[in-house]
Amino acid sequence: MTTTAAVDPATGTDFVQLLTPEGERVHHPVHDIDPSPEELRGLYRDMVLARRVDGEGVTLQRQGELGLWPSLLGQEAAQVGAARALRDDDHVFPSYREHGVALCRGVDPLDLLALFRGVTNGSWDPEERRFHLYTLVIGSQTLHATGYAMGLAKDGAETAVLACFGDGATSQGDVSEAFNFAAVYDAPVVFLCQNNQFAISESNERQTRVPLHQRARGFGFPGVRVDGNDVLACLAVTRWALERARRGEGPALIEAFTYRMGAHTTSDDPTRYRDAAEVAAWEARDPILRLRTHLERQGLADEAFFADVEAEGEALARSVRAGVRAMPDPGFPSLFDHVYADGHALVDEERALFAAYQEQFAEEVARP
Ligand SMILES: Cc1ncc(C[n+]2csc(CCOP(=O)(O)OP(=O)(O)O)c2C)c(N)n1
Repeated sequence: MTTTAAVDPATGTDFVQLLTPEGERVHHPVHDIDPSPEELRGLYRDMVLARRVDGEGVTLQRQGELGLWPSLLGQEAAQVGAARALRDDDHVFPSYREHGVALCRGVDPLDLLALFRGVTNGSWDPEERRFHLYTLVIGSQTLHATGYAMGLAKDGAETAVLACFGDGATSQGDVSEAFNFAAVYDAPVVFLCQNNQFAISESNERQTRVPLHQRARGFGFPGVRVDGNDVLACLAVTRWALERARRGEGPALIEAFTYRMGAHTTSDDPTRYRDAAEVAAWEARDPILRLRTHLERQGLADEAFFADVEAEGEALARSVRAGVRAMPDPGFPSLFDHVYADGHALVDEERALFAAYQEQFAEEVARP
């Protein structure tokens, strides 16, 4: 094992790395951990299962079973590493791509898929899972997370909040507002920016003049860039950030530098804005493969273990497929019922318009 000051090949800046793309374990002077073989195998399993459920999401959308699916492919280490740093009583405010975090928090994968099948507006209990509902309004969850964290601090709770967002979200005013409030109030919130290098087709270079983690300094809290394809580094740095937040030392920003290996969503065609060589270079930095290589080289897992995890993933995928297909169609949407507590004339009008719209399809089906 060696100690290296890892340099991010994309920008030439330092980042925290504990496991190289070749699966070699390296050490960091500040952010280091020593997970047991069992923990390492657990992290591997989490990442494989997250990738398997995610792949099923893409396939089911292609088969017309889901309206849309935002794939996490390539971001498994950032998500699993961060999620496994959480304590049960911590809270997460996700965007819409946090399937790996969701699974680690015990959210049923079918609940995630139900959302993208359009049969529910939010199928899990955020309080029970300490994992709040997915947010499609870019960056808005950072404000919710900060407000929630401020509330927790006022209650005297020694819990922390993790706010997940993408690089593109940092171009939203909401994120800057959240950073400032969190800093000024020492809110126990950890900002996890998964820099997957694209906001749909807009590359990161077109969105910022400085590496994103450096923004934290201007707001008055630490920012750390971590190899987002290294599950150990993501775990170590998130654990450090959560611990200091729980101790009342305020927020931190983690920039997990990674790569979105798939499309933005199933509606996107990434070949229009990035070339195959770039994707191939990042495939060589695959987060799952590097941990597998490490486990194999160190003799920490045998073939039977890998086969078991594979089989578990297949079984999960099968049950997810069957579960999605068996989901009952929703009735008339309750969406309109939850806008105002006491109703509103405009909402009543929209409800009636939607009912008339749906009626047309009932007639079409009835027609011979
Ligand atoms: C407030 C707002 N503006 C624009 C959009 C449209 N939009 C959807 S995803 C996206 C890109 C987000 O990129 P990033 O924050 O990097 O997250 P990623 O999807 O890469 O995980 C945009 C602009 C939106 N959903 N909400």
